[in-house]
Amino acid sequence: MKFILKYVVLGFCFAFMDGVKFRCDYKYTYLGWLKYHEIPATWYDARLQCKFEDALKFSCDYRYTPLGWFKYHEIPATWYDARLQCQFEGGILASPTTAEMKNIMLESFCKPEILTGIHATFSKGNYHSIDGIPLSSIPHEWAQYEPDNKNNAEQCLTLNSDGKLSDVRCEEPRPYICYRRHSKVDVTNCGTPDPEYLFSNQTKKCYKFHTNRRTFKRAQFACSAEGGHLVIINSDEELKFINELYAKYPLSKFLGTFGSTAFIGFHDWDESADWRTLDGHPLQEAGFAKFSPGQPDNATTGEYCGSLLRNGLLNDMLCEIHYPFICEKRPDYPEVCDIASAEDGTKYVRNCDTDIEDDKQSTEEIETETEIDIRMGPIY
Ligand SMILES: *[C@@H]1O[C@H](CO)[C@@H](O)[C@H](O)[C@H]1NC(C)=O
Ligand SMILES: *[C@@H]1O[C@H](CO)[C@@H](O)[C@H](O)[C@H]1NC(C)=O
Ligand SMILES: [Ca+2]
Ligand SMILES: [Ca+2]
Ligand SMILES: [Ca+2]
Repeated sequence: MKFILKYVVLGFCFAFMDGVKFRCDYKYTYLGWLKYHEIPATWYDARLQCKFEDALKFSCDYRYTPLGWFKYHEIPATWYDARLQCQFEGGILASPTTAEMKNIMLESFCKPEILTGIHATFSKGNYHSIDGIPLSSIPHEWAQYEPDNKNNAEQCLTLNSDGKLSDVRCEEPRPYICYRRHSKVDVTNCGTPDPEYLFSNQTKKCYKFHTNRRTFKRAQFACSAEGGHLVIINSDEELKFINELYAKYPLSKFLGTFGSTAFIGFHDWDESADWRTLDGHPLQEAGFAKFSPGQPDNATTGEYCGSLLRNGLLNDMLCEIHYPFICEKRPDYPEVCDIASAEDGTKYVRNCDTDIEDDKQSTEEIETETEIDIRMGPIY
């Protein structure tokens, strides 16, 4: 299916927390958030690319409060993906378990409703927050005609902008908030409390070998929630570091042959043997393009995702198979926001104005109009 989607992309900046400004050149459309890219991409790739950029750019959107950190996720996700995203971020899907939690959550979103962590996915009708608090112990008020458990298929709860709750289908994507308690853990020179991220003197980046097996998409999801992306090999030094990291996890540590290859950050854009890194560069241009002899062989039902073999060479792999993977992150990401000003009691202000043209406060405004040919693909 092909269609032409015409849209206007505007760049604008706004103050998110006092003293913190970041660029937000996405526009909300009926398809989701779109950002203008010059490299033509399938919708699937465009989404992956946007996710990738999220990880690099939206570095300071945690809100610091006396209760802990709150991160509003504007891009809607199913309840299951929202729960996973928050877990990967080292937090939980937020629930209005107390009046204070509820107030902070209500201040943090502009949409009519968000998903909460309160669910009954284990046992119908038996609602608990992610951290196990039963609904009976949570002060709450239902929206009109709720809960109705429509079609006997509603096992997740939303928090509506008026502070009331509704039961909804868990599979229906909505925005959500991740919550992280304050903790005293120290961060390493990789900017994370995770000791498995190792710093390379030469590339000035950090790398982690994940032995937990995941599909390519889930692997990228996990790296992204940790503040990075599936590793992109840009130099011989980087390859050497990755190979040494690989060697720390010998084959004997894995079931069967699962340790023989690991997903890394390249794939076949458009499934036409156009091998590119996650950020859109052809492999050669990115800095490393050596496939193992006989690869890519597009075996089985088609192999469109990239992996690195133990011999230090590239391979094409089935995207849906579960394999180990390697993440790369900048040591300075996620940036620590200006906690001091937040502690000063600086008023938190979310910009709820999605109609960017009305935003007279924009200081830098660039307007570009373009036509992009977007092919529908699987939803990421
Ligand atoms: C890494 O950098 C540090 C500080 O610049 C230096 O002391 C150390 O010798 C370097 N190590 C390697 C292996 O280059
Ligand atoms: C890969 O294999 C699949 C399934 O056999 C086939 O449909 C597809 O055209 C192949 N793709 C390429 C790029 O060779
Ligand atoms: Ca309902
Ligand atoms: Ca790299
Ligand atoms: Ca292969």
